[in-house]
Amino acid sequence: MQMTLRWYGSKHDTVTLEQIRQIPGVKSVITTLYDSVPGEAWSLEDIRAMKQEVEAAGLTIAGIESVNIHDAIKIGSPDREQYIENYITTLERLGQEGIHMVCYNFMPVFDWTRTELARKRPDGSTVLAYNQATVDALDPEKMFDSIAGDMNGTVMPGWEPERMARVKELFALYKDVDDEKLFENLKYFLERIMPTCDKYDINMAIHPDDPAWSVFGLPRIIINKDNILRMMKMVDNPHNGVTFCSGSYGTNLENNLPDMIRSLKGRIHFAHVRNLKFNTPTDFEEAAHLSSDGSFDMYEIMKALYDIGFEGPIRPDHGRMIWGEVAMPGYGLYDRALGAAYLNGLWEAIVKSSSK
Ligand SMILES: [Mn+2]
Repeated sequence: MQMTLRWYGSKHDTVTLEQIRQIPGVKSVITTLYDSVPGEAWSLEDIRAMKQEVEAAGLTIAGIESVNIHDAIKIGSPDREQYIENYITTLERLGQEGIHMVCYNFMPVFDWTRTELARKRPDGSTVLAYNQATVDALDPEKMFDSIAGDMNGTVMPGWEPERMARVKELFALYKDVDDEKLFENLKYFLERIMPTCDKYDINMAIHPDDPAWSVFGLPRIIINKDNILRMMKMVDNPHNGVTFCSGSYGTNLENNLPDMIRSLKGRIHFAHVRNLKFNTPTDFEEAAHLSSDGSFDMYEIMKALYDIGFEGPIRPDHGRMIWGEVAMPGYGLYDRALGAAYLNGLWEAIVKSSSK
């Protein structure tokens, strides 16, 4: 595996490339053109400038998170053709610049959903948290307003104010899209882009829905082992793969994370590894990466990745806000750096004990 850190670009991130370079074992970042508009093709100049900036700091780009999918593609409306063409153009340009992993998601309306961005834990750290009863009592149109005050002045991915202003309109557009239709539209999209992925050796890595169940009555399909294996089979090409995100699949306690990893051998192109602490099955908060701080056995997760021969980029995921840092919730430097060091330590121990 290749340890990385997510970076939003110098205009948006409070963490610098110089800081990232000093985290032991981190040689690459996962980044994106954060100002790009979903549906528009990325320009070669912008991709080159992003690459040059990262390389000037002594790092490389291990992949993109994310190239977002326009709603027309997810809904399957006739204008999707143009947006798929634009997506293909972006993939071609990334491939030409030597970038071979693209993370994306296929979630309608809302990207990830949390009900709190700064829940206080007993040690004084703050974390993102989710409570189902709160979601059930919430008007989806008010979802953004309910958390906007805790974003520390940042723009959080998937929660851009321009997008949230259109929530009502988006709900209407998705009214005839159920799980089956969403699967069908995903298949159509993947079949169209696979020849380009084959040509440029680009691994597509779909991110799971978070939480891994339907919220506000919207369809959600990338949620469990059965569905993800169905997706792998429906477009049976090694470039059609997944981002294994333990914190997203792990929101559903019925998901056996090490077993899911083993069932996806050869198709995991990117891994997000983090821990959650469950207070009840429908109330969880994001914990430190350390196994004993949360509900997951992180050793077993890393061991499963090792056992399937995982060689792709991996990153610590959302961290706690600690030591007085003010940053995008989940994306400060300190706790993610601790996470990277911990995951590197687990990996070294697994490698050395397995070779004896
Ligand atoms: Mn993730």
